[in-house]
Amino acid sequence: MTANSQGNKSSHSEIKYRRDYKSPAFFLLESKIYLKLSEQKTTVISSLNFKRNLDSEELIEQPRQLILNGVKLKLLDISLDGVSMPRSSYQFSEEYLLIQDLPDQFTLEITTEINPQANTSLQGLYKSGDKYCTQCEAEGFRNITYFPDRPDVMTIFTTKVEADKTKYPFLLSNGNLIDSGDLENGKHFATWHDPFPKPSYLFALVAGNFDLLEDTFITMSGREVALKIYVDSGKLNQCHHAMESLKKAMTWDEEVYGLEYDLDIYMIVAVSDFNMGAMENKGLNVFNTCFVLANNKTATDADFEDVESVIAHEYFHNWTGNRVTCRDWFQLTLKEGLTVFRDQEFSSDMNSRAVKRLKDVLAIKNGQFAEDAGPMSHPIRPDSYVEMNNFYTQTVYSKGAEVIRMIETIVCNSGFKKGMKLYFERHDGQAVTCEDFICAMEDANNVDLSLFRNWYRQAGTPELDVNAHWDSSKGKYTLTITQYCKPTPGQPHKEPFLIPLRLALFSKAGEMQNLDIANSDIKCKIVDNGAFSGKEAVIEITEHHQTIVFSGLNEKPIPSLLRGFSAPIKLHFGFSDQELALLLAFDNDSYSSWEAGQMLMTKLIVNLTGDLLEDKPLSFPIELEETFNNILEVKDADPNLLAMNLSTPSLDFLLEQFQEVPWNELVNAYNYFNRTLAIKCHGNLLSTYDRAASMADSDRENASGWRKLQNACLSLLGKAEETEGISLAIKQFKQAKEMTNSLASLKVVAHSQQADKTKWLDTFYQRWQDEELVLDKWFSVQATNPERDVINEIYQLLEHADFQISNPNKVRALITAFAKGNLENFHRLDGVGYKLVADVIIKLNKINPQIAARLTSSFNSWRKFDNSRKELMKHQLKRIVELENVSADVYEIASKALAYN
Ligand code: B3K
Ligand code: ZN
Repeated sequence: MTANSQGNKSSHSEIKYRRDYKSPAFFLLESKIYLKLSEQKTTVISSLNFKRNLDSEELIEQPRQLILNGVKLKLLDISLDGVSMPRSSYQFSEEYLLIQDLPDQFTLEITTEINPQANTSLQGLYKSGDKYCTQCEAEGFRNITYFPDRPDVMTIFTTKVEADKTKYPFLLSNGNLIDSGDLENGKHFATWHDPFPKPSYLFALVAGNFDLLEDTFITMSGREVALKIYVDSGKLNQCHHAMESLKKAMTWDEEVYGLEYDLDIYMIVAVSDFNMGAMENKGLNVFNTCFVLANNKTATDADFEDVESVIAHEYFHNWTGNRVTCRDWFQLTLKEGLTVFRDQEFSSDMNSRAVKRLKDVLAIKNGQFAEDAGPMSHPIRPDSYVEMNNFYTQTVYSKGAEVIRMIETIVCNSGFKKGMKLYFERHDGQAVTCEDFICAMEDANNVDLSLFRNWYRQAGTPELDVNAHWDSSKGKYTLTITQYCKPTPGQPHKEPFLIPLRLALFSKAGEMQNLDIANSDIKCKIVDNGAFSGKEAVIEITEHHQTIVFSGLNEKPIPSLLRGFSAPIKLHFGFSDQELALLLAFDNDSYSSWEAGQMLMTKLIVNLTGDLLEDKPLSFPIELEETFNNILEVKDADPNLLAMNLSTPSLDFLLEQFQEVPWNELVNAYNYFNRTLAIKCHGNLLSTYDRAASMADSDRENASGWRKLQNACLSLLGKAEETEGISLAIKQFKQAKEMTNSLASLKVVAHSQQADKTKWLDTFYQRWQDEELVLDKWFSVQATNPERDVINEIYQLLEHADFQISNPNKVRALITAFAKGNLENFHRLDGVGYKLVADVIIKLNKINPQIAARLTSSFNSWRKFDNSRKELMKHQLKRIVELENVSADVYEIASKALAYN
């Protein structure tokens, strides 16, 4: 079956290519949109003032034809410069409206009708509960009215909203409120004008009844900005953290980049039904409630951090995304990679930089690397797509941010700021490309980033094989580096990447060595100030093979490589266990030290897997036991970092270490490892638990770090029923005063073999049944239960009164949590895990194709498994692609997965 063999998929499963970009034939000077809201029959009257694009010869020769996008619209009327157009003068299909022979400048007035109530896809205009809201990125505006729905058409919007006054007292849109008033029949209206030209994807409209938290912010030039957060009634006591985060973000962007907010009002609306985290619509952000609402009764410490970072991310888009936007969707990383980089830096400045770095590295290693190695592998700037929404990926976002970080490493922080300044000077108010960004960085710093551009062109994770040679007679240490990148779909051969490799050398006693680099053929910057002056370097790897020679050394050093995770690559070096233990203990780069611990654990789990394959008895090396007991005994360790060092590699990371994964053995080795580690360290884990719990009470400033350590110990203890882990968890659950401790302990109990564990789940449910977001946690705890009867439980939970399949948060809490966080059961050999997920995808395909497509990616790793599991997964993927009404979103993911070799 091909994508085109079924009517519904025909044209929207067409592939779009980056190379086909053409400038728009018409610019849009002004757009007036008038929406008369009604649940099933909303009328949209758009008055669009077009002007022909005469900027290029090529366009001048083209016929004067205007193509507007429009999907699922009922066209009622079109008039050209005030004169109604006869039906014969335009053509329209399911997706386009085409008008020929137009003058150079004209106004089109188009009247359409839409049904927001029936819109369960949550793009375009839809209802979330009793509120109207919109989601237009990437191509949702075309579900509202006929429009040039592409990011390089920027226009000034004036939006008039009309609705019932009692049901919808607040009528919001982008920009400033310029008019409002009452109308007949209990209706009222509001008119908003946004003075900043913007593409349609940044349009927003909200109507409903809310509780409102208000504040103000005085910008660096002394302007007062009204800050408003709109939430469901009764939730005001959960939005103060969001407001504080917004003010911090506004201050940070002024201080760090000199960027000031531009409108007089900044609004955030929280809605329950939302496909992703949040949306940066100009002046009117729409947020998923889970990234706004937080107080310590209902939200964990991690939730607090997420709210702060997502609020900041959307705010930062005002400059990187809105003022300077993308020319076309292939350039998405231009705004997303850059804005993720900016929010990472903000969070690092607000909290612990080291911990934030590790969290971001984990996202790359546990998720993005797998994406790079699977059927959806694409460069951060993709070359083609079928459904753009499928390309809001970890590659575009997180790897995109790593690419920006590497530019910062190459041109230094001050050079990066200069580049940003030039970028805004050149492109404010424009829709531009990744190339424009790189050029601004080059021109501001007088550097040549030609080779660096391969990060934008090539998919896949580059790998470095590093070998060392020690010449004791000359005191010379030589590193030989080989660079390669495995083939990815459509890219069998890769050019070398420019890889900034940060490194240092340690003596066995843990002393950093002075770096004397003897060869002159490599580009190398030795750090020349601060604590690491002369002892840390950034080497630019630019070729397939390179050698670095260090001289003047007294002993064979231990290299600390890829410090700070200076590039999103895999680095292979034959460290001995002893060297890794030393690095874990004394490396002053928290990434390299953490990575040493992760490598130690990964090596052992992989070896144990091999032992199981060969029927050998399992044993836990005494050295490793000592290593982990030693790190637990360091009394002045940062609790956050210690907690990170105690977290064992995840199964999804481990499975990527195998070409073909021996799944049963890996899972058994993994469980044996966790359980044995807990038993071997149980004395120190218990005392660290106690110390951390009491510090969380006394050291309020670092309370969240202490809780993290406390719960890392508890989680590990919970893996071994022989320890006191479970009783400790029950005690903690009963005493918990806030959500972090309550949830962490509930997880331990609910995932244990305790006979009465449902009692604790019920207690939690009773306490929180009226808090939607807390119920999501309750669903997730059950979905991730490693016990075998979880599948039946999930089928039952799908019928639970508090579960709605139309609500993406619920689907993520129950089904995504299962498919991505309960791998033991997802990959059950009887195939019921796969069937469960496919059953839900099939239901969701009709309701919400975007969420269905995300879930479909759970099958992306099928090729790594044994034949039985391969067949079972392929069977489900086939069930999905062969669906009568398969959406383009789902089809793209499932068909690529099936075709992947
Ligand atoms: N720009 C939005 C994401 C839109 C996703 C569309 N499928 C949120 C963000 O990244 O800030
Ligand atoms: Zn973003």
